[in-house]
Amino acid sequence: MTSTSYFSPEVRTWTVSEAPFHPGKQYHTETITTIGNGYMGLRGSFEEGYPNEIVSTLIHGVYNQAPEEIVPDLVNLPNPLAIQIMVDGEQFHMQKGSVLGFRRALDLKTALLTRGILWRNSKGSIVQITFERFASLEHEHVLAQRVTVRALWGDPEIEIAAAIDADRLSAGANHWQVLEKGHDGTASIHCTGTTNQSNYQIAVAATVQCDHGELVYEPLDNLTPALRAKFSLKQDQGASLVKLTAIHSNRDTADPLVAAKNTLNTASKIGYDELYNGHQAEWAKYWYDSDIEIDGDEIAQRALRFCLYHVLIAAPRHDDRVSIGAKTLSGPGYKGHVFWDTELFMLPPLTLTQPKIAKNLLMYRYHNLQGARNKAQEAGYEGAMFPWESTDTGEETTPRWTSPYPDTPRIRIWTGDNEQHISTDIAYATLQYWHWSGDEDFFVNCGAEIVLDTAVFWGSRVEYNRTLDRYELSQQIGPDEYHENVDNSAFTNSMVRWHLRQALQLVDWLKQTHPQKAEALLARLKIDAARLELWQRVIDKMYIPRDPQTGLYEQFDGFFKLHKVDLTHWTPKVHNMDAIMGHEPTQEMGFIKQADIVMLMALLGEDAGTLEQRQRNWDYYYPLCDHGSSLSPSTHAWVAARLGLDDEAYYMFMYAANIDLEDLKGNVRDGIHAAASGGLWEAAVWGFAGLTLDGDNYKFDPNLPKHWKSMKFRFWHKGKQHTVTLTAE
Ligand code: IFM
Repeated sequence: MTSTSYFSPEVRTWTVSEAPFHPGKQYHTETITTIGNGYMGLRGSFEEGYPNEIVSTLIHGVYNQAPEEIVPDLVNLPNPLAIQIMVDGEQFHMQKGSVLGFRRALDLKTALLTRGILWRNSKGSIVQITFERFASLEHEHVLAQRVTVRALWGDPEIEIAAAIDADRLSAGANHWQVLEKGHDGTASIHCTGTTNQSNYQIAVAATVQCDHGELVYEPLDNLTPALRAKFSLKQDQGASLVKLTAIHSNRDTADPLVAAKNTLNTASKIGYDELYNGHQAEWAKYWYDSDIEIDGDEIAQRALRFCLYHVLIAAPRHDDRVSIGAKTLSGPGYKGHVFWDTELFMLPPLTLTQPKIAKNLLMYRYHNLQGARNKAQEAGYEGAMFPWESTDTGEETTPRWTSPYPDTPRIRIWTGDNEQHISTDIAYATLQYWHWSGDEDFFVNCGAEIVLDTAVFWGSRVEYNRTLDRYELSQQIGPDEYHENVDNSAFTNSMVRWHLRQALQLVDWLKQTHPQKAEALLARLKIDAARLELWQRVIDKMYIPRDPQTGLYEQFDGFFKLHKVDLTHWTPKVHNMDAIMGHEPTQEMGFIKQADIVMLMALLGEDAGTLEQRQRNWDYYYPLCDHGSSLSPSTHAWVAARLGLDDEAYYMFMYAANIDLEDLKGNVRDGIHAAASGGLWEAAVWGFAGLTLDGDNYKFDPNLPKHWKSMKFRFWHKGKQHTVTLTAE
């Protein structure tokens, strides 16, 4: 790539780059330049290491609860990226010698991360070092790296050691019962390990080819096997080293080490260039389906691609027993746990553009129904109550306590007990997938069971208030997590009523279209006439806190009476309102963390009220929202676009767009805010394009930002792919 091409529109809208190096932004850049392929995710940390870096190599599904931990973590694997370079005996490092030039660039189109450096050592030799890496989309167990060293000044002695570093696992907790290094002469090096609680076995193995020098095996330390090449370069001469790594676990094969060696064998035969060509071709297919092209707004264009990239690199292609955690595979945040973020934010773009992947994610919930049933039973309910935070087992894994600030008492986390709306969110996503994909086989055999058994849970969970002759729900946490254990969350009550309506319709449909399956399923889930009558009664008598005249929802019982502050004056602020005011005082305050009633209006659209009523709710709730959660801005953008609030819609869209690119929440170090990423697609497609289902068909009601000349995208509807180009009026 020539330097002028850095500034072409093509590169600008497909590239995330950093030049020069910003040491203070290292954590941020590490996260946003994560590469992955739906099997593995690797942060953009440097090959040679950097102080306090967060190195993370994560694969889906390998969780472990370390002895000192209270909940399981997604386990950090040995670091396969490690490469050390010596120039005249001096170790290349970004903090040593002189960095004369630096550019790190992630090409979103091909998921290739490159870094170019001009470096001078203390003896005056100047070298150009170029690193490349990609996680093959075609061969999902393969990570490919190439490093090129060119002598620009002097005739330096070069030494390159390509290693697998199991010695500096940065995630803290001790997850390994066994962690061993090994090698096969100079053909390959490897690390193998077994987790100490969950008994997962993993193998990370690598081969190295260097076009200069002889390879020797020489470990860097106790746990870091390495293959090393030594050679000298004349001025203007260059040398390349290719390192191919294979990662397997006993989730995908009986013997991970044997599988890793076989994978390496195949990958070595293909070679770096062909691996890259195959990888690029595979990405071209995914972008064909998932890209959104914006004419007239390069900043929004790049942000959309960035966000879609992060959803796509985290989405499991070949495994239907794993899901995407709230921080994808890009960092340690939330310990890799899976939340409603997946179903309501990441699934929609996948359902419409990559339905096979969407199905995998829903199958993860289907396979984990037993965990949800256990949770319901333990709490004294029937049916399936999905965990708020989920891992490989499907059991509830939300921690019960947290100590967010030093010198303050620990705080009880109630979400695992009471943020129960997740069961309906999963049902919503299941029905959404069914209606858009028309995948009857999945729906009849798996999806219906998810929707119905969660409905069984709600039928047993609702509380009948005899005095007022209505059904209620106490002790809930709605999307606005600032207010815990509230009674009659308008969001939850409304969504439960919606859920039960869907369940009744589904039972009728199943009976008519698949009578035998219906009979067996209803018998297995103990859905009899009495239960169906109960669901109908709950639908008829569910209490929704809402003024019947104005349509204004009260977010939960007593919300209107809470003390309100004018958030417009609270700028610029860094911390969330609950951190500023304190956890307990926040319960008495009328500011909210994230779209709640606004989320309800997003999900239910016209079913949440007339245009005028929805506008009234927006006017009331928008000023109260602190956007303390990264899930909030995209939902606001979606709803604002539907209400014709153009300025608010674009402002919220760009807020969501920049959450990770600009580190607006100050915590990107922990990983990508995946819901904000998926949510950006929702803001664009549900919001600006106004795409909705219309009976058995679909329709558009575009309201593009005025400066967008056009917006083009593709989506699947009932097995057929459609391409649409919308233009601004
Ligand atoms: O699921 C979200 C929640 O809505 C807000 N807090 C963070 C969680 C994980 O992203």
